[in-house]
Amino acid sequence: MISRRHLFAGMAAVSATGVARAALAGLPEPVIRTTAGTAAPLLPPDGRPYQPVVTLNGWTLPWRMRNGIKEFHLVAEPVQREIAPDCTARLWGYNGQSPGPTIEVVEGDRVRIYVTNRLPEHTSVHWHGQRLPNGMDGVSGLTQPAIKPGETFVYEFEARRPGTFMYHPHADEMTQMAMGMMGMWITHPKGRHPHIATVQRDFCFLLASYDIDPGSYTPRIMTMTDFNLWTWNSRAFPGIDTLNVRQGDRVRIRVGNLTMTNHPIHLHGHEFQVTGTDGGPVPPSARWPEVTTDIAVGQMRQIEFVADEPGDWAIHCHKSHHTMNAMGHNVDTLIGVDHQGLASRINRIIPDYMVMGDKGMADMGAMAMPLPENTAPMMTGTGPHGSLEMGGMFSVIKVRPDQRPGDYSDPGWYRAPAGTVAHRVAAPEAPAPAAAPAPSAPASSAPPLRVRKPGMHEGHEH
Ligand SMILES: [Cu+2]
Repeated sequence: MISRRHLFAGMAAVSATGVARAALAGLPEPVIRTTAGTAAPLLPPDGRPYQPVVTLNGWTLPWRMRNGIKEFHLVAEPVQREIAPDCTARLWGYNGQSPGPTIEVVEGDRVRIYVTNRLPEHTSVHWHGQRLPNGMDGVSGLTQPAIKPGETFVYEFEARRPGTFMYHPHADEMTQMAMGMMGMWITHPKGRHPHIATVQRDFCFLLASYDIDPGSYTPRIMTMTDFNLWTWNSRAFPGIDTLNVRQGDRVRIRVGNLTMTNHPIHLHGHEFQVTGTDGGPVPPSARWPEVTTDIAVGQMRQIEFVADEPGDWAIHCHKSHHTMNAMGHNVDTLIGVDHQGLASRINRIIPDYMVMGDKGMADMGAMAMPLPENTAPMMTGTGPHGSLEMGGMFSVIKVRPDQRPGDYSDPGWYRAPAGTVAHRVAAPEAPAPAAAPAPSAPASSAPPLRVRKPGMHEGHEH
């Protein structure tokens, strides 16, 4: 009799010849997706019923049911991801995109995941947060040999507890996560769970950061903290889709953090509760109201609220540098500096030098300065009232009384009732502030004059 153990060993050996023999080896055909739009929720065609999630600018991986086991096929491979309009990255991901597709199963499901490696180096998949046999934990070298290029491995375990989890490599992890290899895993509860509410909308996304020099396409993998693209599901505003809900819906948003720093996620217009972590559902007695929740590295936070206020409500990371796109940080503050006559003198040496920043950085949002190829503007996006001056980890929750149940399409901008929008009033015009007088300082301590073009990555000074 062939034991399951023998079966696994046999499959790994057969599949070492590559995914082209998938049919021969009995593997499910890998499903590939190459667009960055938000896919409609995948209604489960078989197995236990559940309310599916919507992966922001992503999708759920279809499975094959075989002898009562849900079989998935992940393909680790180089991908192209449009991070924002005008900015496409060469990343590594799964099944055509970064992040990889969301895997959705139900508590108690037996799950088998084939992983084919089409990367130029070995990899593995760690199922972050899952209870599983040690040998299925995906730590290369520790619990399994690494999956070499061209090989297919199989993982199999029972989804033992409901919650929001993640998957990512545990082999050359620093490189592979900096290149975009990650995905979400949702285990829905079977039946009613005392700590899990029924919701009408259920969204999920992963926080990821990239350092892509203006004019280039591949992330700098050695960057530790000074990233220039802060993304949700490898998209940056204005590339992140809006979260469109019906007024009165109970809304759940699941956020996982696989960046190198924490992100305080802030919601406008509503209070929410953290109803779950990667440790599972939070008992109701242990919850408290918040409008911002900090998500540390390697954590997941699941927030819930009733969307009872109609409007276009911002949701964003509260670190203001994380709602910017490509920018240099080593730029002097010029607020209050009197530039009068300076630009024309500098222009004799540098013809395209522009005076910027003397009144703040809002000019950056309005300016149409030519940018290097493949560069998302630092501050961008236009709303019904003008420039948003945002980038990075920013989107909008659109709450509408007439959004149909199950309809996730964008209803357009909110039309506020007359008399409910902040507006200019007739008042004596305030005088413009004069430039601050320069403090007297010894001539020897005067700072050297350095000229930079705004928006350039540091290290590209001229
Ligand atoms: Cu942040």
